Amino acid sequence: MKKKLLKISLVGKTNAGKSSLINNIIGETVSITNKKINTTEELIEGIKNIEDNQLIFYDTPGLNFAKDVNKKNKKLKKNLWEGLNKSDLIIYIIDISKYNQKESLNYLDKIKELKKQIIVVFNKNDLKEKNFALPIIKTLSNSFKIDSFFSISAKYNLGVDYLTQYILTKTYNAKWIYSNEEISNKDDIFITNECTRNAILNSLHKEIPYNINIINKKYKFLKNGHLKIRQNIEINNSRYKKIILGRNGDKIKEIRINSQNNISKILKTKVHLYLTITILNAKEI
Ligand SMILES: Nc1nc2c(ncn2[C@@H]2O[C@H](COP(=O)(O)OP(=O)(O)OP(=O)(O)O)[C@@H](O)[C@H]2O)c(=O)[nH]1
Ligand SMILES: [Mg+2]
Repeated sequence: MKKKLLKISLVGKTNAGKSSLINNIIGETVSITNKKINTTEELIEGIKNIEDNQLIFYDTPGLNFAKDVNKKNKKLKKNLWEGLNKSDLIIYIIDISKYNQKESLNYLDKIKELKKQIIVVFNKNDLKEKNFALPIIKTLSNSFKIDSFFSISAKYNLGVDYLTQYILTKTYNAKWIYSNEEISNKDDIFITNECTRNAILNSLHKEIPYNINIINKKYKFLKNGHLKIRQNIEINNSRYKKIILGRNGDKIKEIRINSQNNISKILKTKVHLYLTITILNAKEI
Protein backbone atom coordinates (compact mmCIF):
# COMPACT_ATOMS: atom_id res chain seq x y z
CA MET A 1 0.00 0.00 0.00
CA LYS A 2 1.19 3.52 -0.80
CA LYS A 3 1.99 5.83 2.12
CA LYS A 4 -0.07 8.96 2.48
CA LEU A 5 0.57 12.26 4.22
CA LEU A 6 -1.13 15.46 5.32
CA LYS A 7 0.31 18.47 7.16
CA ILE A 8 -2.20 20.45 9.15
CA SER A 9 -1.71 23.65 11.08
CA LEU A 10 -3.95 24.54 13.97
CA VAL A 11 -4.39 28.28 14.33
CA GLY A 12 -6.59 30.52 16.40
CA LYS A 13 -6.54 32.93 19.26
CA THR A 14 -4.72 32.07 22.44
CA ASN A 15 -6.82 29.79 24.66
CA ALA A 16 -9.03 28.58 21.80
CA GLY A 17 -7.98 24.99 22.54
CA LYS A 18 -5.38 24.23 19.85
CA SER A 19 -3.06 22.26 22.14
CA SER A 20 -6.02 20.46 23.75
CA LEU A 21 -7.18 19.29 20.33
CA ILE A 22 -3.71 18.06 19.31
CA ASN A 23 -3.28 16.12 22.56
CA ASN A 24 -6.71 14.63 22.14
CA ILE A 25 -6.03 13.46 18.57
CA ILE A 26 -2.51 12.16 19.34
CA GLY A 27 -3.76 10.52 22.54
CA GLU A 28 -0.78 11.78 24.58
CA THR A 29 0.39 15.11 25.94
CA VAL A 30 2.70 16.55 23.29
CA SER A 31 1.81 20.16 24.07
CA ILE A 32 0.91 21.65 27.43
CA THR A 33 -2.45 23.35 27.92
CA ASN A 34 -3.38 26.06 30.37
CA LYS A 35 -6.08 28.60 31.01
CA LYS A 36 -3.48 31.37 30.91
CA ILE A 37 -2.82 33.07 27.59
CA ASN A 38 0.05 32.22 25.23
CA THR A 39 0.78 28.84 26.73
CA THR A 40 2.33 27.45 23.56
CA GLU A 41 5.46 29.31 22.50
CA GLU A 42 7.29 26.91 20.20
CA LEU A 43 6.04 25.30 17.02
CA ILE A 44 5.16 21.82 18.21
CA GLU A 45 4.46 18.99 15.83
CA GLY A 46 2.16 16.17 16.84
CA ILE A 47 2.13 13.05 14.70
CA LYS A 48 -0.73 10.62 14.28
CA ASN A 49 -0.41 7.57 12.06
CA ILE A 50 -3.62 5.84 11.07
CA GLU A 51 -3.09 2.81 8.83
CA ASP A 52 -1.17 4.17 5.79
CA ASN A 53 -1.83 7.80 6.62
CA GLN A 54 0.51 10.09 8.51
CA LEU A 55 -1.10 13.24 9.88
CA ILE A 56 1.30 15.93 11.07
CA PHE A 57 -0.27 18.65 13.19
CA TYR A 58 1.49 21.95 13.82
CA ASP A 59 0.44 23.45 17.13
CA THR A 60 1.09 27.15 16.68
CA PRO A 61 1.29 29.91 19.30
CA GLY A 62 -2.11 31.56 19.57
CA LEU A 63 -1.97 35.10 18.29
CA ASN A 64 -3.97 37.81 16.77
CA PHE A 65 -2.48 39.27 13.66
CA ALA A 66 -2.32 42.71 15.20
CA LYS A 67 0.96 44.59 15.03
CA ASP A 68 3.22 43.30 17.75
CA VAL A 69 6.14 45.24 18.94
CA ASN A 70 7.81 43.23 21.64
CA LYS A 71 10.49 40.63 21.04
CA LYS A 72 8.52 37.78 22.58
CA ASN A 73 5.59 38.30 20.22
CA LYS A 74 7.97 38.43 17.27
CA LYS A 75 9.20 34.96 18.16
CA LEU A 76 5.64 33.64 18.56
CA LYS A 77 4.66 35.17 15.25
CA LYS A 78 7.62 33.60 13.45
CA ASN A 79 6.60 30.19 14.83
CA LEU A 80 3.01 30.76 13.79
CA TRP A 81 3.93 31.59 10.18
CA GLU A 82 6.37 28.70 9.99
CA GLY A 83 3.52 26.31 10.79
CA LEU A 84 1.15 27.98 8.37
CA ASN A 85 3.60 27.91 5.49
CA LYS A 86 4.51 24.26 5.95
CA SER A 87 0.93 22.99 6.05
CA ASP A 88 -1.42 21.62 3.37
CA LEU A 89 -4.53 22.38 5.38
CA ILE A 90 -5.34 25.02 7.99
CA ILE A 91 -7.69 24.35 10.87
CA TYR A 92 -8.92 27.60 12.32
CA ILE A 93 -10.16 26.99 15.87
CA ILE A 94 -12.67 29.32 17.46
CA ASP A 95 -13.57 29.30 21.15
CA ILE A 96 -17.29 29.38 20.62
CA SER A 97 -17.97 30.58 24.15
CA LYS A 98 -16.14 33.81 23.26
CA TYR A 99 -17.11 34.24 19.63
CA ASN A 100 -16.30 37.61 18.11
CA GLN A 101 -17.44 38.04 14.53
CA LYS A 102 -15.15 40.93 13.59
CA GLU A 103 -12.14 39.14 14.94
CA SER A 104 -12.94 35.93 13.05
CA LEU A 105 -13.49 37.77 9.79
CA ASN A 106 -10.13 39.51 10.26
CA TYR A 107 -8.39 36.26 11.05
CA LEU A 108 -9.80 34.49 8.00
CA ASP A 109 -8.91 37.45 5.86
CA LYS A 110 -5.25 36.93 6.78
CA ILE A 111 -5.11 33.18 6.42
CA LYS A 112 -6.94 33.10 3.11
CA GLU A 113 -3.89 34.82 1.57
CA LEU A 114 -2.00 31.56 2.02
CA LYS A 115 -4.37 29.90 -0.47
CA LYS A 116 -4.70 26.66 1.49
CA GLN A 117 -7.78 24.65 2.34
CA ILE A 118 -9.41 25.96 5.49
CA ILE A 119 -11.53 24.04 7.99
CA VAL A 120 -13.26 26.03 10.72
CA VAL A 121 -13.65 24.24 14.05
CA PHE A 122 -15.95 25.58 16.76
CA ASN A 123 -14.43 24.38 20.02
CA LYS A 124 -15.84 24.26 23.57
CA ASN A 125 -19.29 23.30 22.33
CA ASP A 126 -19.89 21.85 25.80
CA LEU A 127 -20.34 25.47 26.88
CA LYS A 128 -22.94 26.34 24.23
CA GLU A 129 -26.47 25.37 23.36
CA LYS A 130 -27.10 23.39 20.16
CA ASN A 131 -27.53 25.22 16.82
CA PHE A 132 -25.47 28.20 17.96
CA ALA A 133 -23.24 27.72 14.93
CA LEU A 134 -25.75 28.03 12.09
CA PRO A 135 -25.78 31.83 11.69
CA ILE A 136 -22.00 31.96 12.10
CA ILE A 137 -21.50 29.34 9.38
CA LYS A 138 -23.71 31.37 7.10
CA THR A 139 -21.77 34.60 7.66
CA LEU A 140 -18.32 33.04 7.36
CA SER A 141 -19.11 31.01 4.27
CA ASN A 142 -20.64 34.05 2.58
CA SER A 143 -17.31 35.85 2.87
CA PHE A 144 -14.75 33.05 2.51
CA LYS A 145 -14.15 29.75 0.80
CA ILE A 146 -14.28 27.39 3.77
CA ASP A 147 -13.88 23.67 3.07
CA SER A 148 -16.04 22.59 6.02
CA PHE A 149 -17.18 23.40 9.55
CA PHE A 150 -17.03 21.21 12.66
CA SER A 151 -18.31 21.64 16.19
CA ILE A 152 -16.31 19.88 18.88
CA SER A 153 -15.23 19.82 22.48
CA ALA A 154 -11.49 19.10 22.60
CA LYS A 155 -11.59 18.82 26.36
CA TYR A 156 -14.52 16.42 26.60
CA ASN A 157 -13.77 14.54 23.39
CA LEU A 158 -16.96 15.38 21.53
CA GLY A 159 -16.86 15.31 17.73
CA VAL A 160 -13.08 14.87 17.59
CA ASP A 161 -13.18 11.41 15.96
CA TYR A 162 -15.54 12.68 13.32
CA LEU A 163 -13.16 15.56 12.57
CA THR A 164 -10.17 13.19 12.39
CA GLN A 165 -12.01 10.87 10.00
CA TYR A 166 -12.75 13.83 7.74
CA ILE A 167 -9.12 15.03 7.79
CA LEU A 168 -8.07 11.52 6.76
CA THR A 169 -9.97 11.89 3.48
CA LYS A 170 -7.58 14.72 2.55
CA THR A 171 -4.27 12.80 2.65
CA TYR A 172 -2.23 12.43 -0.55
CA ASN A 173 0.39 9.94 -1.75
CA ALA A 174 3.75 10.89 -0.27
CA LYS A 175 6.58 9.50 1.84
CA TRP A 176 6.09 9.73 5.60
CA ILE A 177 8.23 12.36 7.32
CA TYR A 178 8.34 10.66 10.72
CA SER A 179 8.87 7.01 11.61
CA ASN A 180 6.07 4.86 12.93
CA GLU A 181 6.84 5.32 16.65
CA GLU A 182 7.35 9.07 16.71
CA ILE A 183 4.56 11.22 18.11
CA SER A 184 6.25 14.61 18.27
CA ASN A 185 9.18 16.64 16.94
CA LYS A 186 9.97 17.47 20.57
CA ASP A 187 11.59 15.00 22.95
CA ASP A 188 10.70 14.01 26.51
CA ILE A 189 13.14 16.55 27.94
CA PHE A 190 11.20 19.29 26.18
CA ILE A 191 7.87 18.13 27.58
CA THR A 192 9.28 17.74 31.11
CA ASN A 193 10.64 21.32 30.94
CA GLU A 194 7.24 22.40 29.71
CA CYS A 195 5.55 20.72 32.69
CA THR A 196 7.55 22.93 35.03
CA ARG A 197 6.76 26.02 32.96
CA ASN A 198 3.10 25.02 33.14
CA ALA A 199 3.26 24.57 36.92
CA ILE A 200 4.78 28.06 37.18
CA LEU A 201 1.99 29.44 34.97
CA ASN A 202 -0.50 27.90 37.40
CA SER A 203 1.19 29.08 40.59
CA LEU A 204 2.36 32.57 39.73
CA HIS A 205 0.67 35.58 38.32
CA LYS A 206 1.44 38.49 36.11
CA GLU A 207 4.50 38.72 33.95
CA ILE A 208 6.84 36.34 35.78
CA PRO A 209 5.89 33.08 34.05
CA TYR A 210 6.59 34.69 30.71
CA ASN A 211 10.07 35.76 31.75
CA ILE A 212 11.56 32.46 32.73
CA ASN A 213 13.35 29.64 30.94
CA ILE A 214 13.52 26.08 32.11
CA ILE A 215 16.84 24.38 31.46
CA ASN A 216 17.31 20.65 31.90
CA LYS A 217 20.45 19.73 33.85
CA LYS A 218 19.91 16.04 34.45
CA TYR A 219 17.61 13.39 33.02
CA LYS A 220 18.42 9.94 34.18
CA PHE A 221 16.55 6.68 34.62
CA LEU A 222 17.61 4.98 37.86
CA LYS A 223 18.08 1.22 38.20
CA ASN A 224 14.62 0.88 39.78
CA GLY A 225 13.02 2.53 36.72
CA HIS A 226 12.41 5.86 38.46
CA LEU A 227 13.32 9.01 36.60
CA LYS A 228 15.59 11.64 38.16
CA ILE A 229 15.35 15.11 36.72
CA ARG A 230 17.18 18.30 37.60
CA GLN A 231 16.06 21.57 36.11
CA ASN A 232 17.15 25.16 36.45
CA ILE A 233 14.52 27.85 36.52
CA GLU A 234 16.37 30.66 34.83
CA ILE A 235 15.17 34.18 35.61
CA ASN A 236 16.40 37.48 34.25
CA ASN A 237 15.64 39.59 37.30
CA SER A 238 16.78 38.81 40.83
CA ARG A 239 13.58 40.19 42.39
CA TYR A 240 11.63 37.26 40.88
CA LYS A 241 13.51 34.82 43.08
CA LYS A 242 11.63 35.69 46.27
CA ILE A 243 8.30 35.43 44.48
CA ILE A 244 9.07 32.02 42.99
CA LEU A 245 10.34 30.72 46.33
CA GLY A 246 7.31 32.00 48.23
CA ARG A 247 7.00 32.21 51.98
CA ASN A 248 9.15 29.48 53.57
CA GLY A 249 9.69 28.07 50.10
CA ASP A 250 6.06 26.99 49.76
CA LYS A 251 5.59 28.30 46.19
CA ILE A 252 8.59 26.48 44.75
CA LYS A 253 7.44 23.38 46.62
CA GLU A 254 3.98 23.62 45.06
CA ILE A 255 5.54 24.13 41.61
CA ARG A 256 7.86 21.17 42.09
CA ILE A 257 5.12 18.80 43.26
CA ASN A 258 2.71 19.83 40.49
CA SER A 259 5.32 19.45 37.78
CA GLN A 260 6.58 16.16 39.21
CA ASN A 261 3.06 14.71 39.33
CA ASN A 262 2.32 15.81 35.81
CA ILE A 263 5.58 14.40 34.41
CA SER A 264 4.89 11.18 36.23
CA LYS A 265 1.45 10.96 34.64
CA ILE A 266 2.72 11.72 31.13
CA LEU A 267 5.77 9.42 31.24
CA LYS A 268 4.05 6.77 33.37
CA THR A 269 6.87 6.35 35.88
CA LYS A 270 7.81 7.63 39.32
CA VAL A 271 9.73 10.90 39.05
CA HIS A 272 12.13 12.70 41.39
CA LEU A 273 12.30 16.33 40.34
CA TYR A 274 14.81 18.86 41.69
CA LEU A 275 14.58 22.56 40.90
CA THR A 276 17.18 25.32 41.24
CA ILE A 277 16.58 28.98 40.58
CA THR A 278 19.34 30.68 38.60
CA ILE A 279 19.66 34.28 37.61
CA LEU A 280 20.90 34.99 34.10
CA ASN A 281 24.42 36.43 34.13
CA ALA A 282 24.76 35.63 37.83
CA LYS A 283 26.02 32.66 39.73
CA GLU A 284 23.70 29.89 40.89
CA ILE A 285 21.71 30.59 44.06
N1 LIG B 1 -14.89 23.85 28.47
C1 LIG B 1 -13.92 23.56 27.61
N2 LIG B 1 -12.65 23.99 27.83
C2 LIG B 1 -11.70 23.70 26.91
C3 LIG B 1 -11.98 22.96 25.73
N3 LIG B 1 -10.83 22.83 25.02
C4 LIG B 1 -9.87 23.47 25.73
N4 LIG B 1 -10.38 23.99 26.88
C5 LIG B 1 -9.64 24.74 27.93
O1 LIG B 1 -9.23 25.98 27.41
C6 LIG B 1 -7.95 26.37 27.96
C7 LIG B 1 -6.98 26.68 26.82
O2 LIG B 1 -6.69 25.49 26.10
P1 LIG B 1 -5.32 25.29 25.28
O3 LIG B 1 -5.44 24.00 24.56
O4 LIG B 1 -4.13 25.52 26.17
O5 LIG B 1 -5.45 26.54 24.26
P2 LIG B 1 -4.42 27.01 23.12
O6 LIG B 1 -5.27 27.42 21.96
O7 LIG B 1 -3.41 25.96 22.86
O8 LIG B 1 -3.76 28.31 23.79
P3 LIG B 1 -2.30 28.99 23.47
O9 LIG B 1 -1.26 27.92 23.58
O10 LIG B 1 -2.19 30.03 24.57
O11 LIG B 1 -2.41 29.60 22.12
C8 LIG B 1 -7.50 25.21 28.84
O12 LIG B 1 -7.80 25.56 30.18
C9 LIG B 1 -8.33 24.04 28.34
O13 LIG B 1 -8.58 23.08 29.34
C10 LIG B 1 -13.33 22.50 25.54
O14 LIG B 1 -13.67 21.84 24.57
N5 LIG B 1 -14.24 22.84 26.50
MG1 LIG C 1 -1.35 26.01 23.04
